Amino acid sequence: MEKTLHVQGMSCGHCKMSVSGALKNLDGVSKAEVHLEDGTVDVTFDEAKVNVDAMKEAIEDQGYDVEA
Ligand SMILES: [Cu+2]
Repeated sequence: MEKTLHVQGMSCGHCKMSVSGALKNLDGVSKAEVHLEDGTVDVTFDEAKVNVDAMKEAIEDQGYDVEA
């Protein structure tokens, strides 16, 4: 399934890589596309393997805030 997460604090290419990299490291996430201008991340994932809470945690571990 696909979901858009709203992430605060992403401002450059490095942020983009950190967030998409952290998401792609999760088993079950097949795609993570960061849109810096919007502060959003479009994630494609297998809901049998990973949930939104795990994705939020992975992003927060990188130092960014997620609002559902
Ligand atoms: Cu940055």
